[in-house]
This record gives sequence, C-alpha cells and structure tokens, in this order.
Amino acid sequence: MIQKALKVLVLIVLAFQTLAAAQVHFSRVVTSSNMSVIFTTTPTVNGAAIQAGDEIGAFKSDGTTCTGALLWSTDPTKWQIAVMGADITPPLPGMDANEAVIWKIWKASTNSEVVATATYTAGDGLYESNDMQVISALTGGDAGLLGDVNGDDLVNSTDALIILTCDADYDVSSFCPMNCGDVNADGLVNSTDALILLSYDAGYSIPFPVGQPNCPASVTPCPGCN
Ligand SMILES: [Ca+2]
Ligand SMILES: [Ca+2]
Repeated sequence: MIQKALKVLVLIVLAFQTLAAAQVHFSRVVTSSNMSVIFTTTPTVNGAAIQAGDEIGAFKSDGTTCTGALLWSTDPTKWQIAVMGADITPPLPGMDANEAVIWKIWKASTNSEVVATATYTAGDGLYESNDMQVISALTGGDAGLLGDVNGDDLVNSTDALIILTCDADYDVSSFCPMNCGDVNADGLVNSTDALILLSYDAGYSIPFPVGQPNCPASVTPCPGCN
C-alpha cells in the first residue's frame, strides 16, 4: 500500500517537473520529415548566455512559420532541435529543400524575441531532410555596446563591478562570455577594462569607443565565467 502511494507521489512530482519545464513560447509545425541541429555552446543574447527556460525557434525564411522549437536547459545532451520539412501529401508547411533556417531566441525573463545568427561547424543552415547540422555559436540581439556587460544599454560602474567580480573568480556566468567587457580589445576581460569603464563613468576622456556598438567578436572569458 505504501509502495503504491509512493509510486503515485513520484508520478505527481514527475508530472509537475514536466509542467515546470514545458516549452511554451514558440509554436512549431509538426510534419513527417526533419533535420537535426545540434548546439555545442550556450547561445547568447546581447553577449549574455541564455538561461534554462529560454527558447530557441527555427523559422522558414518568411520569419513567421516556426519549424522547430527547443526549450533551453543546462543539460548539453538536450541541445538538439528537430527542424521540420514541408509535407506534400497532405500539404503541411515546413522548410523547403535548401531553404535557409532563420533562428530566433526567446528570453523568458523579458518575454522578448530576438533574431539570432548561427555559426555552423557542420552543415550550412540550408534545410536538407535527414541531415544533421552543428551550430557552434548562436548569437542574438543587437551588437551590444562596448562596456555594457549586463545588457541594460548603459555603461557605468555596475558594468565595471561585474568585470571585477568576474576577474576575482566569482560566478557571474549569466553575463558571459562578456565580449562587450573587453573595452581595450586586448582579448581579455579584466581589471584594466574595469578601470577604463570607471574612468569613463567618471567623465574622463578615454581612447576607446565605449558606449558604441563595437564589442569584440571573441574574448578569453574571465575566471568567473567558468
Ligand atoms: Ca550596463
Ligand atoms: Ca581587455
């Protein structure tokens, strides 16, 4: 009797876990053909890693027909999305052969969608039934402002503090990889960049385009990003 009650309890808990982790935003078509796309890194929006509960959507080139949806989780074994192809009989909308996939990211925290750019290490982003493609980077949002590491469109001492915190190896992974933090473009995000930002915030003239959409394409993340 107790065993049975336990089993029911476990089922209820599992059901609630499933509810909590539901994919809710993007509404995709379901057809009889698809290709798999695997992500090898956490996508970013405005330079900050997306969080569990955010969603990735694949779209036809019209940008409105959703052909794939993925609820993001921290488990890399789940970083895979099925992108649906069009059916002929009966006709169902989906990707056409050689049609470019458009990617979007939905941020649960702000309930906002952004278009994202993918870098492929296998495949080319053109739909092919039964293909398997690999995306090594998916970056969404605007280019970001140099120095604005928390993505609030302001460059101030808060950004400097985040960089110093990261440099001191405290976990600030929600702001990583923090490309906009490499203010002096030396490939590193560290206390030198924080000092430059504090100088900028204090109104000193500095020889870097802080506050401009000019973030480096890649940086070596600071210790608090790992
Ligand atoms: Ca900021
Ligand atoms: Ca730097």
